[in-house]
Amino acid sequence: MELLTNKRELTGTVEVPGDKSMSHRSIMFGAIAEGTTRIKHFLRADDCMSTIAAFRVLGVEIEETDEEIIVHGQGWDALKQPKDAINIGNSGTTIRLLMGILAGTDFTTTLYGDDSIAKRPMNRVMLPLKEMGANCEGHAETEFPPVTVIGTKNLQPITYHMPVSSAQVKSAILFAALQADGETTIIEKKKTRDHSEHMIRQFGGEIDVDGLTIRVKGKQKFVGQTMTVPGDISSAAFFMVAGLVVPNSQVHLTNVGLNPTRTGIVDVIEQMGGQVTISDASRNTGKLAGTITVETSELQGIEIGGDLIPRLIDELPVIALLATQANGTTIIKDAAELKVKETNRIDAVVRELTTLGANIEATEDGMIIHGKTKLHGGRVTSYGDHRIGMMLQVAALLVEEGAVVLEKADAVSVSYPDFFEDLASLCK
Ligand code: SPQ
Repeated sequence: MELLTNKRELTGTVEVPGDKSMSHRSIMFGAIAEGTTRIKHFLRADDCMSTIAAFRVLGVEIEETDEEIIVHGQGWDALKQPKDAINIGNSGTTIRLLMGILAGTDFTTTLYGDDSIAKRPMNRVMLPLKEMGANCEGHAETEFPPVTVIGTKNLQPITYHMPVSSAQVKSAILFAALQADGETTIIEKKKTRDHSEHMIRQFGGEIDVDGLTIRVKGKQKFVGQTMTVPGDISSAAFFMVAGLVVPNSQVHLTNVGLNPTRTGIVDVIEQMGGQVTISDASRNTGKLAGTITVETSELQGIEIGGDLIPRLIDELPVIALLATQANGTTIIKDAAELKVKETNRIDAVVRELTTLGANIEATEDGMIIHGKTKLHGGRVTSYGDHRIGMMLQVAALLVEEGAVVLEKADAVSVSYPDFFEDLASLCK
């Protein structure tokens, strides 16, 4: 696909689609709750549709109308053994969180996905679930999918010090813990996105969070809810960066979720000297959301690491692009987790931005980016990774001479099917 290039101005407003992490979890909690759950502004992108499809296979009735998704939950025990293995597509969140739910069933389920999922590590989830009494196995004695979960109605609580900072691992353990016989304690390494914790409370359950320590009792039941998912800040990030680096720009992003475990990119833009403001912040069914406005800015390189990393892990590819347009050096560190996403995002970012003329090098746990560099045309690939594809389209906007051709552009439908159209609507 030939990308949009050489833009001299971006102006206007975009309402990005619903938050991916929250959309997945809204289906999962709706499925295990008793009663009807109605979800507005649900993200109808490939990953979240994989979650819907998986729960339908597990016997949960889920309706789709133009306005909302309606989940007819009948409690934990209503989940039924599927006839065949479940295909979760490209979605790491679906496979990992589902393993936690399946750990407490009295049946065996096999989960598989695409070529990217077949390379994503699962021991991080399988080991704590095994400790709780469930039996999980990767394909051919490896930790990689397909994975088989042999559930048990006799899950035991654990105290678990997380070896990685991962909301998916934490959430999988939480789902198992909610079915266990007693209280589970999870100690996080660094604070990660806390949508599961919020939804436990929203659906009528109890959870105690004290800094990095989380305590949750087992045998909890949930009640169906009505909820509205705010816009995804990880999707808004592409427009934020575009508005900061394309000349003469002012871009407004409305109804963006502002959960503090997700707003690291706003902190980074401020530290780099970028013009970013938040307005109209309000709580919609308990969720903080607001309008983010960015304007073309002169930027300075900074160091990004430590506790900030889990608060912007999925934004790092597009932040690396932002750094190519900042004066001086930007160092991204403590981000080795990028290597085990939909693709190795350190290698992919470095290779593809270098193709377009950036001065960027890979390190063991991040990247070093020397700015400011002029980008030029070239042939690039998303590697089938939605966030790499969208980042490369934002990079292409800066290319004054030559075409930018993106291979595997259709990967954007994993989280943002209308991305190219929404970006085009801002171009003058
Ligand atoms: O679902 P998937 O494929 O893992 O999606 C990604 C993404 O870029 O959309 C990661 F590749 O987001 C993860 C995120 O990186 C979604 C997520 C969640 O909803 O809990 C948590 C993060 O992953 P992790 O491994 O740090 O827990």
